Amino acid sequence: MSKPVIATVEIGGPFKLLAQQIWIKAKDRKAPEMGEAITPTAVQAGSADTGTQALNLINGSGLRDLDFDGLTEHRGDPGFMWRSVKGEAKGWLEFDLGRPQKLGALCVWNHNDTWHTDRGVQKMDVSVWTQEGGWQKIRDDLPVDQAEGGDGYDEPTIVRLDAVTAQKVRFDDLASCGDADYVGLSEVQFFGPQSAQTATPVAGGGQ
Ligand SMILES: [Ca+2]
Ligand SMILES: [Ca+2]
Repeated sequence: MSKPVIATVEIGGPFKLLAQQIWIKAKDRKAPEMGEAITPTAVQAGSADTGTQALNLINGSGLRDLDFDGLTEHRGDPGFMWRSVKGEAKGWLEFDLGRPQKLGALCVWNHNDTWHTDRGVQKMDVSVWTQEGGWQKIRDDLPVDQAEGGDGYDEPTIVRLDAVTAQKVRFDDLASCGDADYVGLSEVQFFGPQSAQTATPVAGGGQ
């Protein structure tokens, strides 16, 4: 994924320096191809700060194609995001998909609070659960791209999965992008395998 940073503007705040990155994006970008969307039935978080409940991760809050270019943006207002309570910067999240589902990809929108993208997730472990198999860790220290901050954030981190079956998905051992007090995300989307991944091979057999 190309995200060239060409400039960092630093503005002196009363207590610390706040930095907002500026992104230059290629023209003619297209939305990545995804399988069928899977909507979780529930989400739990280790903690949630006031006004930033974990439900904001699965209800599409703050997601919209604001500039009509076919790519969805997540807005920069933290009221559309999940954030831990202060002092819980090593959080966890658990998503319930309702029933066993094959996963082709996760789409992780990092914490996009305009002046606090450092509250995003820098890395995390990902595990899946099924009744038969119990918990299985499928990614260790998975890196997540820091959000852009602001209303133009349209390049989430896409995690391709090999049609692994999951009824629940857990993110844990979260590490923030630098903020010592909080960790958060904006939205997490789940997708089934793309048709090429599910296509059953043509049965063999001679003529
Ligand atoms: Ca959201
Ligand atoms: Ca857009």
